[in-house]
Amino acid sequence: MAETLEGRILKALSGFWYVHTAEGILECRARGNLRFRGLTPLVGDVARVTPLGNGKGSLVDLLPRKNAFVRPAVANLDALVILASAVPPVTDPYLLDRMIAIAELKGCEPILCFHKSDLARADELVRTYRACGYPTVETSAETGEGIPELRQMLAGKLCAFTGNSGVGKSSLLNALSSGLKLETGEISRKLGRGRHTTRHVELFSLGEGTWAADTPGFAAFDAEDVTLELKHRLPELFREFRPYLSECRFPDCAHVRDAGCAVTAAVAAGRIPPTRHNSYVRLHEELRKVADWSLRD
Ligand SMILES: Nc1nc2c(ncn2[C@@H]2O[C@H](COP(=O)(O)OP(=O)(O)O)[C@@H](O)[C@H]2O)c(=O)[nH]1
Ligand SMILES: [Mg+2]
Ligand SMILES: [Zn+2]
Repeated sequence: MAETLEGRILKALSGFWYVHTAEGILECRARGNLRFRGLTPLVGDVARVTPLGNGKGSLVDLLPRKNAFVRPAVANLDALVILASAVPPVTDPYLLDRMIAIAELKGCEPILCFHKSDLARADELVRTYRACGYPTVETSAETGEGIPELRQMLAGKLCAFTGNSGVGKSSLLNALSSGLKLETGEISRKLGRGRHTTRHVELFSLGEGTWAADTPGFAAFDAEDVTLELKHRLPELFREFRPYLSECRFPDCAHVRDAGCAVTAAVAAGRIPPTRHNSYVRLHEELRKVADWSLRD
């Protein structure tokens, strides 16, 4: 039997998976037994492939995943780069906080990136999120501010870039890797690739062992991620709440405006940003309306 190779799945297209192996990128079909075992390969998966020669291979197995996202369909994300900007239309902090909570839930490091710093500073937001314990950086594709810092934060990781259309994801990826030429701005929108059709996910190399996916936007991580686990673990998904969670008077404290709540006391004392607590309350209310029986385990 031919020897198998291990490699990362970089993209999926028309029934083929493209796997990055020591022998180059192999165009693979999935062996039928994968389907019998209910496994669908995802971009980001580490696969075992049998080389068939001529740059082709057969995908025979998948290694266990660290996490998986539904939309975009990608596995094994180490970091989620969440782009926002202080340039109008200013990103709603609630959307950021929701994305951060979902990244935390999936064991994926959220990295906050306030982009277009050449047009508007976001120093206040940077201070807020750093104080909460999140890696945060201000970047500009125009001046190059923050690019080396962000490159360092991402080194050796598999990451996805998310944020509203037009926030600058593709421009930032191009700035991070001189080899990349992703379409940006008007051109990308005219071709219909900016707004709607960034459906197919593809990993781009940002240097040895570092991979990045460009994703369509905030809606991308929506419905499927609202699970029972998110509902029940919500307070600890706000990193800066953690030191206070065992200090509340009642063990079933919802940390909204309950008596003896150490979290709301920390907000009042200026130790938790009010905007973060507001986002928590909004998410808590949203999830409270969803009955447990309608959520996935
Ligand atoms: N001034 C400025 N404009 C930027 C910056 N990054 C991107 N842009 C512009 O913002 C628009 C949208 O960028 P794009 O990368 O296509 O955003 P995407 O939809 O998130 O991929 C384009 O016109 C870019 O030239 C930046 O750092 N500073
Ligand atoms: Mg883009
Ligand atoms: Zn509490």
